[in-house]
Amino acid sequence: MDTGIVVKHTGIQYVVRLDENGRRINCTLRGKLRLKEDKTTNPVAVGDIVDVEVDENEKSGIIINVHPRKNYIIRKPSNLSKQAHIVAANIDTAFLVVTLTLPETKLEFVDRFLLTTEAYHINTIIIINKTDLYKTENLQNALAEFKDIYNKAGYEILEISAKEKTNIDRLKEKMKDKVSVFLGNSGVGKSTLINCMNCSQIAKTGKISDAHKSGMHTTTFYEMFNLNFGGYIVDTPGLKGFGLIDEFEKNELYHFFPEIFKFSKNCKYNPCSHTHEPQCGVKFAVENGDIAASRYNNYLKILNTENTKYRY
Ligand SMILES: Nc1nc2c(ncn2[C@@H]2O[C@H](COP(=O)(O)OP(=O)(O)OP(=O)(O)O)[C@@H](O)[C@H]2O)c(=O)[nH]1
Ligand SMILES: [Mg+2]
Ligand SMILES: [Zn+2]
Repeated sequence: MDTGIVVKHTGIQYVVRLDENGRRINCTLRGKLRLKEDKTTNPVAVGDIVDVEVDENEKSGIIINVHPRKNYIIRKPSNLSKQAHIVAANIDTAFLVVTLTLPETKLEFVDRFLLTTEAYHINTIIIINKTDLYKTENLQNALAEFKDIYNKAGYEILEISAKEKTNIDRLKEKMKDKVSVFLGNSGVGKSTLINCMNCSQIAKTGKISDAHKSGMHTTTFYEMFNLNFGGYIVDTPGLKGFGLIDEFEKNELYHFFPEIFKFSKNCKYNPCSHTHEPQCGVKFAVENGDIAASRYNNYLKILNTENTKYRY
């Protein structure tokens, strides 16, 4: 039996890089492993450490066991989906790649994403890509506003242009000797950024549709690339939405909005849902501008509409 890391996932096929000799072999899952998990569409994800039974021809194998994960990112394809999808496992840093135009990343998507990485304790950095395009006054204002919202929330933000190679060195510093993943909507430039990293492999990149001003879902599988300066980066298919999974209690929701959690210490009542209670430190901070209105509104929206376990 051999051990390795899952470096590529395409529907039913997995590619595993064996620890012993660095060889990449195609693998399928042992039947038992497929049946064991019905809560997720994929019991094995890129980044998983797995035990493999290599065939006699040494070209293919069967994944027979998944080692316990340090962490993972999970989402539902939509809120109505029954099964969740494990996006990547054993991640040091998740980079949420956003763009303010072509395509425009919606703040609600950002907040749903960040809620999930907070809940799963995954260090997250926001990349604002395509800064070469933000020339108009409107886009300059949108950039300033975006930065203000997420600086207040406590997130680190990197402003990058993959096209003009702006701040690529700062990004590389953050990725050195770590396992990182790029996530975001289709067309924000995840694969283009990977190609700025001088990996030995090249990621396929697409165009922005003229009609919809959105990406064309060019990347269709999950793949881990070796960084020649040390570390690994996972390229992922563009996310359409970010369905939340309901593993946390509703009265805990505010724990995963770091700035809301911080100001909740000033609430008079405990527990406080930060909706109707008097002398609420969170509502006070929203009125003062210490918490962005968009973040608070998305908190309320998730609190009121998601089918999570607990309702106030
Ligand atoms: N102007 C500009 N265009 C960029 C930049 N980065 C990427 N693009 C363009 O955006 C388009 C989409 O890039 P991709 O790298 O394929 O986007 P992706 O996020 O991998 O998209 P999916 O694989 O569909 O999820 C391509 O036409 C890129 O050339 C940038 O910094 N500035
Ligand atoms: Mg791509
Ligand atoms: Zn409160």
